[in-house]
Amino acid sequence: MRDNNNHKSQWQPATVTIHGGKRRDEHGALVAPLYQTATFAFTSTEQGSRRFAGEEAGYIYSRLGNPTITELEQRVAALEGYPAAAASATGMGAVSAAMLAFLQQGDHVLVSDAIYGCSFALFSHLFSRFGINVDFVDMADAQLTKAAMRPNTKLVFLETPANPHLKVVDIAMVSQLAHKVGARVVVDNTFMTPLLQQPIKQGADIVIHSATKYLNGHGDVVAGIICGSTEDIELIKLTTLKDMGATMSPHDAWLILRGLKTLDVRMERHCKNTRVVAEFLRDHGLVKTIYYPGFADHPAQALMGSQMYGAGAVVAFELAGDINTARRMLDSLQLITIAVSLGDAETLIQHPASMTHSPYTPEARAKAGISDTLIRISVGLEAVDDIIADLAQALNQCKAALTMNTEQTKEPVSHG
Ligand code: 4LM
Repeated sequence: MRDNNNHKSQWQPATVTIHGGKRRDEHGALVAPLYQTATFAFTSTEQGSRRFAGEEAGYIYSRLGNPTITELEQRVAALEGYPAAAASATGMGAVSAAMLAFLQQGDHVLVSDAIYGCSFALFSHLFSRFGINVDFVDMADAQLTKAAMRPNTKLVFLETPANPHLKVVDIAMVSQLAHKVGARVVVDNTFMTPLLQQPIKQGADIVIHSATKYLNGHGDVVAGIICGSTEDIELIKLTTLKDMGATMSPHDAWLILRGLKTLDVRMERHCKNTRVVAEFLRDHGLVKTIYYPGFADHPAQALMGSQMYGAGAVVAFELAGDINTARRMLDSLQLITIAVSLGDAETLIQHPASMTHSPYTPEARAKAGISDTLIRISVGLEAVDDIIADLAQALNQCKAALTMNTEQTKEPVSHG
């Protein structure tokens, strides 16, 4: 079997998901062996010291590198179009390792106001304890973003489409503004995957993923990955990953390599199902607002075909009624699972204000446009008619309850 690293630039993404980074196996195994080992034996003290000194290539210890993890790193780097990648224990491990590698006390970081709740917690609560100044800004607004850049801005962090309500940010616009002040741009590409968006093309310096989601796709791994230039990835590996230690386990890398092989077909089905679900919700009388980048009136349309190649597989919506209506709807579902996370084969539904975005203060949530009645669905791979039937029966139960409440609170009809 050939080593496949030299071919990756000519392949279509669907081919890279299967063959990217594949290594020659001495026994000809088709599937990459799982190197489930903590450490690697040296043939002599001379070899051991040469490896530690960087004078000889080769593996030392799985926190520093492992052949199964290397294969995954090369495959995802090729998909994102970067020369290198570093795997991490979780998506949050990727966010923190990528950011902290470049920061020191007194630096300024500019962050999009709508991001995953734990990323918000990291930037707003933890960074300030170490003297790193963070500002959150609405990055859909170019003027606000420009005004928020400072001479000491070192990093700019954003998600697009954002968790949970799919606000889109023009990565090229932000990259231009950031590069003017010498800041690196870090994009969390979890919601899109490299098949629907490659932020490197819009000038992003670093891309991170929660590999827990679509890259693995089967809901059985928590993992992350960082893609970037050879120098940036080497710095991250040698500092925040090696010494803070949130590195990936070889077994998780092996599972993600397996999951990646079907990324292209999974995303096609995810996106197709999601459009049907979004159209159903939009047309339902109880749905007040819907957030789906695939609709003609969504701001994402301006970036479709240039930045984004698809609308993705997450829909968010608000129901008529109050928070109790939202809770009732979730509790009435029979097929769809109430759970955080996304990108699994199963359709998952959750309530961001009390779950994924509970680390936000109520004020920060309101500023970011994340209402208390917002519901988020990660549309899965089931037969879409079954997903719709479950949503329909749950919404009908809410409608019946709302009508009953209205009847009960009506003034008694006077017959006098
Ligand atoms: C969720 N999300 O939203 P790990 N970046 C993005 C994310 O959505 C997440 C992470 C990073 C959810 C988890 C419970 C855009 C996570 C963090 O969970 O550390 O792999 O990824 O439901």
